[in-house]
Amino acid sequence: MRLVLQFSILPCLALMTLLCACNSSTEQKTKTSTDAKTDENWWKEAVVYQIYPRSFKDSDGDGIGDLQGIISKLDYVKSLGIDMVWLNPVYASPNKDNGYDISDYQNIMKEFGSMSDFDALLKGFHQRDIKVFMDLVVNHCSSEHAWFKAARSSRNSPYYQYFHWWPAEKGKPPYRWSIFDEKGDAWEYNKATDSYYLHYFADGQPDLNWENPKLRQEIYKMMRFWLDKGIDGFRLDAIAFCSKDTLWPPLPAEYNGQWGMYYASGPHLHDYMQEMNREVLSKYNVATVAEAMGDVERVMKFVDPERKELNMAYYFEAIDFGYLPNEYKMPDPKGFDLVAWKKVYAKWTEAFANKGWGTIYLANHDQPRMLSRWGNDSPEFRDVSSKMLSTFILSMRGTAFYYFGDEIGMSNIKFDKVEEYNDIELLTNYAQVKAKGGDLKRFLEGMKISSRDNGRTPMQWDSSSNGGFSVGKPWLKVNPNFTSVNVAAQETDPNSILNYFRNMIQLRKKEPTLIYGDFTLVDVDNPAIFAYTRTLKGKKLLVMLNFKAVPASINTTGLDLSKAKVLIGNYPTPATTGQLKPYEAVILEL
Ligand code: TEU
Repeated sequence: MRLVLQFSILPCLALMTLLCACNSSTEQKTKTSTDAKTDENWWKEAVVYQIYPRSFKDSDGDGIGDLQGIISKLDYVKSLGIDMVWLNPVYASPNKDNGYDISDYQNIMKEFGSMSDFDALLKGFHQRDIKVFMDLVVNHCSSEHAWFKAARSSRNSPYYQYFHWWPAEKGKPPYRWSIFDEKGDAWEYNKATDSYYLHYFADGQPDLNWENPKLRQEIYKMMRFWLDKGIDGFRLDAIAFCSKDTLWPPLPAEYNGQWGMYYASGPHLHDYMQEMNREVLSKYNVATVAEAMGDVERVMKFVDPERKELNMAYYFEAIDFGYLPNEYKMPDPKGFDLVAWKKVYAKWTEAFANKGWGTIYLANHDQPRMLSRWGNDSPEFRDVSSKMLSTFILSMRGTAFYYFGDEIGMSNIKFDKVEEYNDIELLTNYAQVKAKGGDLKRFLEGMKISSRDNGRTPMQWDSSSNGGFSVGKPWLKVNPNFTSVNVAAQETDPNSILNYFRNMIQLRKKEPTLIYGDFTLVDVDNPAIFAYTRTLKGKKLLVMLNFKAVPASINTTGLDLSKAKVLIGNYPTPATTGQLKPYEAVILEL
């Protein structure tokens, strides 16, 4: 029964939502320059490039990407035309979950370098007018953090109250589901205190006790440390889980197994968001991206500007499409339902039409490569389908979040053996399937499509050994296709995926309609083509994207294409009618 409940959480994780917070006092009140229904703001216009430091560029030959490696690629990042970088965690960590288990919030992970490297990196980005978002993981820390080491030694330690405990004299704790625990149990027994500590993720990631005001002040102090260095914001990891009902009632039946949703419904969640805004964020000219969970109504609570919590929602509802229900991200052989997917985007875009703000992404470090998942990574379609997906991300209404490597069409590595994987999520799920006597071969086949390590293989810079990522043995295998799929090969080709991405960014920058314009789906029930108009101040753009490997046509009744002007397209002769070639993308000005 317990396992059934654990599995049924997956659709709920599909609703994981990343939110962006911004100090409302930093909003530029320049609404008059457009007729958009929302105020203009730098973070609405930004294109965000996500860098997974472990996999970007290794400077010292240990096979692990590092800060000096990123510094050596600053000009490349600038050349993309992006405005902001989101760095995955770079803090000291034993790396049970690749930096999402922090042992010291004010130090840099040894493999990544030192604080002076960080300062140089920040300076280098700022000199190039690129803003920097740090990842802030404060729902939990590492079991190696000094706070937890003290807490686990004695119930009398002042740090004991920094965590959640269930005293063993009260018997077994009430069941709590854990995301990265082989037994699926979020309570771990600790002998020295004769009590159980809570960990929603792995046992090496104890949850911090946000109900303790002292803990919250420690977090705010630490945030100020980074903000005083001049960083431009935070992405707050799993922040919706931070408040807990410390009476620990049995998991409420009305959540019907959706325990992630229950975790995201803590009694003081919004009090803490408002407190954080009041005490920290409102004092700086920054934006904050936070990961949370919820349906539109729930998320709107975070992003309603009146509430002074968070501003921008990065929602997850579309990202788990095409998986079989109640299984570990096992791909549905039928693929994903494009019509249903379009409706999800339309729903969220509509929700943010008048207040709040969304974001658009197709990949990140928790996802496989966008090309393999949403496009087509066969040699025939790699090029066009990569360009089509970039067109999607950069023409939707919402801030664009783009994952490193997608700009050259990197694809899933598709490991055959479990030994090749590193990710705690994959290894935990594998162990669970094994313990149940499940079909491990089938599981591994499915993971070739969906596992997180597919998106974490090293950046492919050139055709030299290890794709130019490292002269040492890379921590995770480089995709063997680096010999042809790499930055160097695409730099000089004006028609490369890389240069298309750059052109598409320039188009978005030139065209406020792509940022602030209204969004309307066209031919909603078309099973092959995702098409929409963006309109602003009387200007109308039509975006047409064929998501299939065969030609398709779209019903454009009601739209006048007779004078259509092509703004961008991924084929030499872009469509100016509703007849699209395989994976064709075109933006027309009507
Ligand atoms: O992810 C939040 C989370 O809930 C994950 O379980 C997510 O749903 C999963 O990765 C999907 O496969 C954040 C980070 O993005 C992730 O990398 C961390 O592992 C996790 O928090 C714990 O810190």
